[in-house]
Amino acid sequence: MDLRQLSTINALSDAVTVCEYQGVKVIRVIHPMVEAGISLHGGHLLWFKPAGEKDVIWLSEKAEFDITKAVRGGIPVCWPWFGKAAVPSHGFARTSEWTLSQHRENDNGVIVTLTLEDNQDTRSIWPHKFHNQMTFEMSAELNVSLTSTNTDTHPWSYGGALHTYFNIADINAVSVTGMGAEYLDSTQAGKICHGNDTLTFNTETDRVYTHPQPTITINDQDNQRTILVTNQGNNAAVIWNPWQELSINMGDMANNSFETMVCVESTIHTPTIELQPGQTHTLSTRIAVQR
Ligand code: TA6
Repeated sequence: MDLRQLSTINALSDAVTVCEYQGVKVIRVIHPMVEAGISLHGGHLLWFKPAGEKDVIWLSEKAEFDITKAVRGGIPVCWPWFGKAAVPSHGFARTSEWTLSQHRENDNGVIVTLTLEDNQDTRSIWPHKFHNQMTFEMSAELNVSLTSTNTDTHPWSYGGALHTYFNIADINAVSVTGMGAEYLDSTQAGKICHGNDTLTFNTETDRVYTHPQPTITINDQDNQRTILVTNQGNNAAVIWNPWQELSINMGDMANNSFETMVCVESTIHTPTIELQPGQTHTLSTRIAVQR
């Protein structure tokens, strides 16, 4: 994403500005502690850079800002289902237009809140009333939470993920720990497998870990940093790297860009979460860099 193409629409405060990028509205945060960008299309965090750090989140250099699609990279919000459980894949939240509802700032950083409620379009795909709130707490760390409320008169169930793409120096020198042993291998039709708790990468990897620890660690050797990903409200953690062949087949990824990304996703997989009318559940991920 070429930030020079961002045009300012409206400055909301010292740190928060509404901008436009290729027809998509982006909330831009520039604060002494942190820089970040959040697209209202998808309620999607696009970049996050604590002061003095490299970008923590990966965004494809070929990302397409097309409102019928999800942006490749950042933190897509997969909701109300994960993957191909229904159509569209990963749900409709990541291609819906969210509303900016609040922004606050102090010396430590900025908090931005977006909301998405059911409308005619969402009800034609998924016939339930809901209220979703995404809260982005941006400081030296990033805390992203998705709170879903059942505003309907009947119970409904949902799954999904905060599908975070992390920026790494070289996938060949990365290891991930803390996911537990058991996983469903999506490259083998969801076969139940057991692995080591330390995962390295040398091929397409697409796994749903079923008993993850609360904190998953990405050891990014060549960047000389460790990224701690602490998830709550999830019952699984998905780890994904498409490797070369899939990247070549994806129009919105450069052929070798799989080398600099890995997804670690705070996921609600199986069972899904059932909410009674008026009930609420929060899925979150907290991201911290250590050197
Ligand atoms: O979370 C992993 C995954 O479900 C993979 O199977 C892969 O397809 C990826 O998400 C990206 O999905 P997308 O629909 O954004 O192309």
